Order: sequence, then structure tokens, then C-alpha cells
Amino acid sequence: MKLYYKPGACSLAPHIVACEADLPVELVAVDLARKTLGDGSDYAAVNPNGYVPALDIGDGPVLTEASVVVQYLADRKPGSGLMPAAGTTERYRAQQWLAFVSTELHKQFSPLFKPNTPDATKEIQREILARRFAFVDDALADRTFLTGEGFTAADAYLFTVLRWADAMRLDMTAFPNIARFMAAVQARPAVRRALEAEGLA
Ligand SMILES: N[C@@H](CCC(=O)N[C@@H](CS)C(=O)NCC(=O)O)C(=O)O
Repeated sequence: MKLYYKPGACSLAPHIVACEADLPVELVAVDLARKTLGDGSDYAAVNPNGYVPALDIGDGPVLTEASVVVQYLADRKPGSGLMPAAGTTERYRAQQWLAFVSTELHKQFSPLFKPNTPDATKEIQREILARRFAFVDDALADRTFLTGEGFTAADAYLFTVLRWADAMRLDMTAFPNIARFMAAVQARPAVRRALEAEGLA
């Protein structure tokens, strides 16, 4: 499998899951500004939407959408606990968190990265994010990870997205459970391997 990625972008989530599951995944860096690969070829030929992550699974077009790519990888190692078994209530709980991270966090961050987003819009996004952070912080009050004591693909995605708060200079002091969560995830050997491979450690 080949994972198209950019260091620190949302593609870090599937990278972490691959490391946690000990799956052999070849990393392929994408220049997102130019939409090219290292050899100068057009990334649109890989993913017409031009974004990462994209996973070449050797069976048709690349698999895209971070919340789905992490599940595909987790399901390659069913015993890993990275995703509960399909059809169980636990699976839907983990999927609920994946959808939340994707739509309520990841995509609320996105306008903050764009230089042409008006300041007023950025302020609205920061307010939305602060409300969502409060919800996550409450959820983490009595548990180490989103669904309990076991680390799942949803935690990999949450960790990936919350790392951006520092870069965006968001004030996270009101969210001590998030700070504890970030430290717990960062301390995992597989997560450290993924961060090091992306030059982020
Ligand atoms: N819908 C996609 C969005 C992925 C996405 O926003 N990727 C960002 C990096 S975190 C990206 O590649 N942005 C560059 C672009 O959209 O041109 C998903 O859920 O995976």
C-alpha cells in the first residue's frame, strides 16, 4: 500500500494507524501547493480532488477521506482494537467520533489555514472550535481515549487535528483533559514512529 501524505496534515492519522497496526505502508510525499509528486508528476492523476490522504490499495482508484482510510487500515488488523468489529454498537460509537472529528473539527480548522479567509470568518471558526473543544474535553474527563481506555483510529484522527491548535495559536488552557489526551497519544511508540517519519518529532 502507498499512502500519499504531507507532513503534519490530516494524512498523519492513517499514518499513525498504519504504524499502530504494524502495516507495511510506503509513504509518498505530495506538494499540496503545486499538486505534484516528488518526480514532478501531476497529483491529480492520483487523486482528482488534489488532497491528502489517499491510499493506494492496489484495487481500483485510491481510497480517500481520512475517516474512511483509517478504518480501512484498522480493519486490516482486526485484533488490534483500532476499530471495533463492524456492526457492533462500539463500531458506531467509534464512527460517530470519526465523523465528528472530520466535520466538526478538521473542516472547521480548514479556513484558518487559508491566507484569503477574511479575519471575521476566522474569528467565527475559532469560536466554533472552542465550543467543540469544550465538548471533547468533557468527553475525555473520565477516560484516556475517546471511546474508553483503548486507543482507536478515532484517537489518531483527533490527535492529528488537535496538533494544529498550536500552529494556529489557539488558546487551549481551558481544556486540561485534551492536554492529557495529547500527552498520552504522543507517548505511544507507534505515534512517535509516525511523527519521526514525517520529520515532526
Ligand atoms: N475530505 C477530505 C479532506 C482532506 C483535506 O482537507 N486534506 C488537506 C490536508 S489536511 C489537503 O490536502 N488540502 C489541500 C487541498 O485541499 O488542496 C478528507 O476528509 O480526507
